[in-house]
Amino acid sequence: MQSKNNKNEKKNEVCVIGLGYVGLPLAVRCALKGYKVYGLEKDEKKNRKINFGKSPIKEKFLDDNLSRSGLKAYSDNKIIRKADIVIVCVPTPVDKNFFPDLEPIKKTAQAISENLKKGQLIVIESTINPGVCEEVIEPIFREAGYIVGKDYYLAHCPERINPGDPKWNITNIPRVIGSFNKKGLTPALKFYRSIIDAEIYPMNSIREAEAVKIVENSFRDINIAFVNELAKSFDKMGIDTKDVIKGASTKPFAFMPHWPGCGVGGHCIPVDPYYLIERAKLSGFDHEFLKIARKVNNSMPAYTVELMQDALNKVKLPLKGTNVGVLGLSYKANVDDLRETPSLKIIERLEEHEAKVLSFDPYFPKMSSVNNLEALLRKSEALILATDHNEFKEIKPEKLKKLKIKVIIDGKNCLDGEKMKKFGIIYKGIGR
Ligand code: SAJ
Repeated sequence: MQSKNNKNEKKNEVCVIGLGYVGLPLAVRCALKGYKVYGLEKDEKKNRKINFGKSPIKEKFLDDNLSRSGLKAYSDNKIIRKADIVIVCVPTPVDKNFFPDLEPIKKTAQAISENLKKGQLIVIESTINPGVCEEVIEPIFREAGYIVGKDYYLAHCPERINPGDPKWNITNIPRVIGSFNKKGLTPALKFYRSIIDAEIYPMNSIREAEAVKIVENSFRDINIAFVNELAKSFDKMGIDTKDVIKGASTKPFAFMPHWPGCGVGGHCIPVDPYYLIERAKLSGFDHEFLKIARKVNNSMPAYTVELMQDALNKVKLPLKGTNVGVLGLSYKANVDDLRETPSLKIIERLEEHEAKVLSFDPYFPKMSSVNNLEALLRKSEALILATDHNEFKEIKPEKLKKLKIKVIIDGKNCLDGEKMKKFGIIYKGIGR
């Protein structure tokens, strides 16, 4: 990828497109590693915060490093022209029919093709199904008159950010990279090896690299579906699923624990399998197993509300008209992220049953219907814990008893059920 006139010219200007959970840590890391980095983000509010050194995302790595990185964020696509390496970190969501929405990534490819600098290395980090680079992205550049491997290089390095993880972050998570050919793979390997202190593993093709991420997350989704189905079955048999999984985890090989819960949220796990399901259809293959797993996981919010209904019946309370407090809106403990969150599906279901729903999430004060946990407990007759934020794990049964809360459904199996029962509170977990 060296320019003809100057073999030693350093290729060290990077443009990161999309400054979210994936792009912002990456841009900061590149800046800290000495690259000149242009952040490109359409959300001006986000850009203003970043340009003041404030992270729009609650994330330890960003809180520790954003301000000292000196990263600057722009909203004008023309900034792309300055970069030698362009990294695409835009969302690849699914629509309401669970169909992959490639619009953001298509628009981004279009923007790059309108601002391409010859010789640029373009890396897609967004999660995409096998075939997207060859069948969707490369044709956009070809349409603009650019030949991959000649005018520009295209690689895929699927993101592996785990929001809220105190240990694994952009600096130390191994990555895989695939490209159309060695001419694209080599500079991509070199770049990622210059910013990440972990294995950077070359794949034999760009399609293989696209498949890796989908496989990783589909693996997680089907394993969560397995324990969610177990939970429904063991609920009928009076077996504590969490205890059984803990027991199975004593096996030092060939078992990997997953845990039942009130649903599967986030921008990866409940989304990525649909990418493979839909693309495989075009090749005439039907991923029955992946679809069943999605169906099981998508059924958990409704199952959680059913457990509430059954528990209220024990104290002769109908769901209709009862004050039900929902603890937590975020899809995951101690992060501020609502994407595909089961909490909103639980709230929707409760409202369909005409319960009087209140909610509180310390990470979403504006979306919460009360200002703090105490206010929620005081106004509720029954509770559903939907997110295992640390604050909620401290809830004392004595407190619930005093406030005459009769039922608690523990959607994350994170409370001491036996202690709750000792205080006469009807406790039900998911599978326990
Ligand atoms: N969940 C369960 N049971 C489990 C694990 C998770 O119900 O045993 C639920 C969570 O409550 C959440 C959803 O599934 O609602 C997703 O949880 P997650 O821990 O997988 O969180 P994510 O979405 O942040 O997943 C990320 C993913 N990282 C990338 O896609 C790059 C995923 O691949 C990681 O495996 C995961 O973090 C991780 O390991 O924590």
